[in-house]
Amino acid sequence: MRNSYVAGGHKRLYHACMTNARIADELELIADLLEFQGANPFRVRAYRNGARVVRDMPEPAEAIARNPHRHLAEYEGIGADLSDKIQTLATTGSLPFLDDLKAKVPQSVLALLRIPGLGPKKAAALHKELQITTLEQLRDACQAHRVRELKGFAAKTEDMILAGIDQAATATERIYWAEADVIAQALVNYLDAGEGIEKIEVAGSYRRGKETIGDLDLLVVSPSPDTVMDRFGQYDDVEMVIVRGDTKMSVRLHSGLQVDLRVVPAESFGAALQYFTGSKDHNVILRGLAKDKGLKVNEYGVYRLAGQGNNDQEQYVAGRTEEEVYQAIDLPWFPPEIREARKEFEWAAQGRLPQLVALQDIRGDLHMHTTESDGQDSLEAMIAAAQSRGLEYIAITDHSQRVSMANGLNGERLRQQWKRIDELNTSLRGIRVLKGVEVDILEKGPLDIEDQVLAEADWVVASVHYGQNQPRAQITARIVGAIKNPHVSAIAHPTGRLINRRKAYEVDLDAVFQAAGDYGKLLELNSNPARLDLDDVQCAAAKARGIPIVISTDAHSTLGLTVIRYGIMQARRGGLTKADIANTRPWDELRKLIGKSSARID
Ligand code: DGT
Ligand code: CA
Ligand code: CA
Ligand code: ZN
Repeated sequence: MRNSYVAGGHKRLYHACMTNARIADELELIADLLEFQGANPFRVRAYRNGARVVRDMPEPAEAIARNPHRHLAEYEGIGADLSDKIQTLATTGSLPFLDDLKAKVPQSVLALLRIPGLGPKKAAALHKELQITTLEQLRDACQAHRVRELKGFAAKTEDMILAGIDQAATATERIYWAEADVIAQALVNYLDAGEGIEKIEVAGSYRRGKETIGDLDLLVVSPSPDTVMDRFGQYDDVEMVIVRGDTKMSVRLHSGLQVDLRVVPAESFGAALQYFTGSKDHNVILRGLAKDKGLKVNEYGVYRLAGQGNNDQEQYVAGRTEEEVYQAIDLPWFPPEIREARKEFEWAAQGRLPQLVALQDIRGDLHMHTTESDGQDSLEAMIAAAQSRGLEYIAITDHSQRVSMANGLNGERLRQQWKRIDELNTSLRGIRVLKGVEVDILEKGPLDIEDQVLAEADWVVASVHYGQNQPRAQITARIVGAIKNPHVSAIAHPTGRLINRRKAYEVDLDAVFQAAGDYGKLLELNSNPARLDLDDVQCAAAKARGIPIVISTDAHSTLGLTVIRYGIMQARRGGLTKADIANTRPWDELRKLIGKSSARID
């Protein structure tokens, strides 16, 4: 569930630019409301699947909806009915079906749905049994311990709900980098197609590749700032101009996102790019180092201070490019992803900035699903897509049986799938398909698939999907237990967080790192833009402990393979190099990392 649909009821007044993310949010809301009403689970699931398909689309659903030669049902997982609804949503910005659904539940119930850990079913129970419709009533009921009396609720649930209410109240409106990217690219293309743009860049947290973005910061070099700002104001997606000056303008888009535009002289472009890329903390250190050298840095350039605080004596020494700005202070150019005032200046002082991992370093993808569980595309289609992306190997890791809603596989079905993979491998050229599974770590601890079956896999990722509200010691013990299983290769999405939607479960990551190190296991950086789990800081911590990271897509469709770029960016923010990432190695080398080599013969 996203919180944007609750906070942003007004957004539906506008229909310009229904982004895929917004359409997906609406579909999720439909699923929530249906579930709240106790609708057929398969119907609910169809909307959730639809939301994911739309979120993963590499092109705007709105463009398909408006193109008479295209049809949304081209996408696997979108049937005729869903296709009609998306069409209406994308082209008109609203959907009568959704409006009807909403009319049937009290508006304030929508707020209940967004409490992490509550969900539509529990919200329905609270509504029915305790007539709760507002967060205030819910808080009171929890504090009066009336909630724990209900079937399916416990004292723990009350604590969780109370924490959830606080989280929902402070929930921010930051959007995923992937969403900001779609908006930023469209805007840059639009501006660039107009008159008078000599240079254009997006700075700020977007350029640093942060997992969420507060606002966009555009920099432009132009001989005619007014022309550029006029055109900016005319952009379809602009809801209102917040402020406009001679060279600076801020607007709000229909989605609520703010965009700041600054027009700067060419000789200041590098300085402005450096300044507005930030981070603020990185720039504070930079200015300090400059000052020690008798220099001053601001958004216009680097200046030598001749006199004592006499502005007339300042002499411009650099500013046209970022490289020359840093060079003027005897510093190397820093990749934007590491400008967070963590280790970067220390590395620079030692002359060893890391060579950050890049997309072309990736050789394989070790987490993906097919139609055998809850994927949208067949085994063959996933292989073909991986081949066309130039991957040398992939692991097919469908869900295990515990995940029944995803049609998870038992040992028998896994063996059938693996037999099929063996057959396919005999004729495949240039790619190798690994027999894998995403095995659930069950609530009580053991794995969802017997060891004899796991022993036949090339690659096993273990993950926690159930019992996420257990205490820290219990969840940690489950994960450490999985790490100790000799057949497990890696732990998938190790903290379980969903950005803006669900907090990480309680887990002692240090203990997980320790166990992974001791038992030679790997940890995943899941590239899904809503997960990015491990995060940047955790990746750096894993590296410090010598744990190799696997960057995986967790693709549920062929399109899902494209999200690898978000994972790469997060790894770069963590300062990781090619050597720190396991799947930059050929499979035969990677296999040795997980100690599987001795057990296998080709
Ligand atoms: P966001 O938008 O919250 O995702 O994060 P940023 O980093 O894009 O922050 P934003 O948009 O407020 O400002 C962009 C950059 O401009 C920021 O990283 C550093 C620079 N900057 C902005 N305001 C200030 C300021 O008051 N002092 C300093 N030193 N730098 C600033
Ligand atoms: Ca910003
Ligand atoms: Ca800004
Ligand atoms: Zn998965």
